[in-house]
Amino acid sequence: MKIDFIELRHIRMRLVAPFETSFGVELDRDCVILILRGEGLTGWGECVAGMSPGYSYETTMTAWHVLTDFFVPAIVGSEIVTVEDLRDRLRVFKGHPLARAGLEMAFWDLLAQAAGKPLATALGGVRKTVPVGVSVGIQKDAELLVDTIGQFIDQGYDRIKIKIKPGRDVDDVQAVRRAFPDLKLQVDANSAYTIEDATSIEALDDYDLLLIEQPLAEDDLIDHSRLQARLKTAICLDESILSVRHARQAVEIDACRIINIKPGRVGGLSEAMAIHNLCLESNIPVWCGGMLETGIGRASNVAIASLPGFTLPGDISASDRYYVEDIADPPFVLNPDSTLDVPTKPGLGVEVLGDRLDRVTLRREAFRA
Ligand code: NPG
Repeated sequence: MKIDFIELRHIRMRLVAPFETSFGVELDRDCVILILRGEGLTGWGECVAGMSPGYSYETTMTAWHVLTDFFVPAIVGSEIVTVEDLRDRLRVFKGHPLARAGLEMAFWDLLAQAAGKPLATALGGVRKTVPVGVSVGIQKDAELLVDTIGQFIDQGYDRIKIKIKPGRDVDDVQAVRRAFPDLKLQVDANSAYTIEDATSIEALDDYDLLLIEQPLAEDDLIDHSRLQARLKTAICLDESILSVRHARQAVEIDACRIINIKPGRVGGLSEAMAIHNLCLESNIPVWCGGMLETGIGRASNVAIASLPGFTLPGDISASDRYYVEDIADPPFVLNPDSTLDVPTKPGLGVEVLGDRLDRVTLRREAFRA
């Protein structure tokens, strides 16, 4: 397919509530939306790099630079037949997986539309609905945390993840466990600990958690392996896994027993599928992480979460958990069994609302063949 046109939009959307992690607080979500045109079709992608380099080194601005100066010029006007062709053209460039993944998502959407298939089917999905949970940011105190979680449970979420950091870990978990003894509960440290101060992580081992996510530094598989040997609870890696090679090495040395797959973090849906396949063969459960996506990225996450190895609930909550007004329609709505429906229309299966997109656009740039 010849890619005739590519447009980028830097957008900013106000979150319904501030989201606090061990690396900071977000009031607004910035990202780059990609629009690809070919054969009369329009494909949509979302690059999930945010405003600050808190989660990864990439930001909305670095993604904008790398996309406009390198990735997009390597694609626009070209005849691209498969996703592998697209990946080949970008192989000369190093890094920047979040930027890469946004472009790849838009191409996957184009290809799935051209084939008349929902993205989930094009990726090999097998589920009609996917199990989901909600990720709760750090709250002012444990009481407010318990209260906030209670509200999400009342809305129908049956799996909760809480963010932790040194000083806000064991007491928070203990309070939540006391209030909700049977809740499916997991924690995420976003690499806020070192092996030396991991005693509070060990103290979490007695709270029947589903998993402990990314306790140590992203480039430290060895210490994760040492820590896993001291825990009954499974360590789940997120930031450490940027490729199928990292996943294989982490599994080989028992640095984790569960993997969080975010297509953005690993450079796109194809690499995400490769990690899924490896984990399925190795009996490592996976689940789909979230980056506070708009309805565009959420549609892609729901599609990949329909693959057979995604057996744990994803951080893919309903649209109203994030934004008052999303840019894509229809919104994702929580089913009573804590699942979301997988879209059934061709491609991503959601429609982007032009007026709303215009209202949240800070900057745009178009490239023609
Ligand atoms: O529901 O999309 C969601 C948020 C899930 O906690 C979540 N994401 O570290 O995984 C993370 C965290 C995150 C959010 C990371 C925003 C980066 C940006």
